Amino acid sequence: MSVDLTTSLGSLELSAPTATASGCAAAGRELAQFGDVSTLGAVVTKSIMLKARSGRPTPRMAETPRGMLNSIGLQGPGIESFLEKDLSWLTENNVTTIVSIAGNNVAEFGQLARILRDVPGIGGLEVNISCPNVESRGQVFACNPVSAADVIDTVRSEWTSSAPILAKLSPDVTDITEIAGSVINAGADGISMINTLLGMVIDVDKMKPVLGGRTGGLSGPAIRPVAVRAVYQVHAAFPEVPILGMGGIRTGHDALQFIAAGASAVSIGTVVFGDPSSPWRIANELGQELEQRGYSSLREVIGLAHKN
Ligand code: RRO
Repeated sequence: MSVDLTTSLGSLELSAPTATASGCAAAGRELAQFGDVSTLGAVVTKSIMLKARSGRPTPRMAETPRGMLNSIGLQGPGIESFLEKDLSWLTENNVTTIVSIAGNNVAEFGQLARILRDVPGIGGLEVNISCPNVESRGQVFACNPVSAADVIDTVRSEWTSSAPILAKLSPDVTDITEIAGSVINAGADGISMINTLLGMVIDVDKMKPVLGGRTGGLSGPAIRPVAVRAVYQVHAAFPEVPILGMGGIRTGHDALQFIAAGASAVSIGTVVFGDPSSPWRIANELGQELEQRGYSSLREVIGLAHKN
């Protein structure tokens, strides 16, 4: 293929435009049976916390029209096990790795950044300030410009590495450009968007919510137009700030919408559960979509929908 698909997120150069979306491919290793993980743009790992966590009560998933709800609740092994078992595998296999971190409070985000800053092999940090599956909405830092900035400011002050800090934003806000501006001012190098939307499904025979955690995060094609809109708005407001775009991407055609809206690269999430080789397939399809339209590089198309 003649189209140049290389791209970048700030100082992080990507050899391909598709990354895994946090939470949808664990720490990348389980995809190795479907393709060479080192040829992906990046693996974005499941958000890791300081301590091991068992997550929310079951059921944790519910089907929805053109999407799904998850209520995992930040299940994970904790940072020590992650470094020993997961990051080591990614580094040994030359995988471009963006580590997603999550904390119960601002100080925990800072502690995670301090632990990770000297660890070799980290291409970027995705700061997950937008998990919807927490006990209180007050813990969704990305729903408030001051709380969002507090987290990023603290991470920035601890992060001595040159790898970019990406702030992961929620679409469940009135004006996403306000939150984006706030985290950029606090030191974010780029934006990841969007996290899932808060939703609920009710079982009308049992007359109670289906999910054990009652509410969950909505993902899949149903949210794609919301995600494209959010990327478009943030790119319009901050054209110099790189965006990792995600939300319901299933094909190269879908991915091209995000690039045209202003994303420099995309993350592939929910589709991976049914089609584990989709991050590679979508990169190939994106190349074909660009070629068919006469473009010779992905970079020339970033934000192009703003010019017409
Ligand atoms: O673990 C989860 O329940 C979860 C997280 Br951390 C997130 O950021 N987004 C989501 O939909 N689920």
